[in-house]
Order: sequence, then structure tokens, then C-alpha cells
Amino acid sequence: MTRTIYILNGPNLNLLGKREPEIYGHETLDDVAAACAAIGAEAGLEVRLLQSNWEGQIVDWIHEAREKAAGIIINPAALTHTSVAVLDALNTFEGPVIEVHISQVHKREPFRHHSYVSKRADAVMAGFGVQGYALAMRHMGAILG
Ligand code: CA2
Repeated sequence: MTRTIYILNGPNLNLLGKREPEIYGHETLDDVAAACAAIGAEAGLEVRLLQSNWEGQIVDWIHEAREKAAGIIINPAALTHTSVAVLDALNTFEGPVIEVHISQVHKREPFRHHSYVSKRADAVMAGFGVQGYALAMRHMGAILG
């Protein structure tokens, strides 16, 4: 049985820590990967953190996760609010799915209040900053044992 967690990140999150720190903070995706790998190691879980600006690439990684991952942590970024394709792909994945948003999307513009991905996610984090990824990893450790 695989012990890998896929941490998938959608459009523009490659800019994390480099733009708009007042909303998204100063830490980069590399910092997130390092923090999550350390937490995963405590629970015997490996981490594969990926980011793409392309919807189809996110869908392909979700398909890959069907064979290679025990769980998915996903920040779909703007695809959260638009993508039935990402939702359909996640519906084919059998393990736990945790949706993470760095910002508290419900305090922001109304178009950020709806999430297609939440129709599948087993848990949703919003407004914890990048710490949300680490908290999601701890929860993966707890439920996957
Ligand atoms: O709060 C989140 O994590 C979001 O998923 C981030 C998305 C946004 O569209 C969602 O509504 C909420 C935007 C990601 C853009 O990432 C950037 C990071 C740093 C600088 C600029 C953009």
C-alpha cells in the first residue's frame, strides 16, 4: 500500500511568497514542501508537492494519484471556483481528500465562496495561512495511521 500524499497546487501558487504577502504570506511552496515532508516523516508518509497553472495537468496528477497516493491535499486556487473537471477527477480518487485555502475565502469576494472541490473534499481548511497545509498533513497522519 502506498504511503505517499500528493499535495496539488493550482494556478498562480508558484508565486507564493513572492507576490501579495499581505494575503498569502512570505513562505514559498518550497517552504510548504519542507514543512509537510517533516510532518509526514513522523507518520511514515512521503510527500509529493506539485504545482501547475494548467487545469489539465492537475486532472492528470489526480489520475496518477489513483495509483500512487494514499491521500490528496489540494489547493486548487482559482480552479476551486470554476472547475467541474477537477471535481470529476477527485470523485475517481478513493482515498482522503483535504481542500486547503491559505486565505479565508469566505471573508473575500462572493465569487470565492463557492467551491466545486468541496463537493468531494473530506475536510476543508481556510484562513490558516500556509500552516493549513501542515495541519492537513497532520490530519492525514492521524487518519492513515
Ligand atoms: O486562499 C487560497 O489559497 C486560494 O486558493 C488562492 C487562490 C484564490 O483564487 C482562491 O480564491 C483562494 C489564488 C492563488 C494565487 O496565488 C498567489 C500567491 C501569491 C501571490 C499571488 C498569487
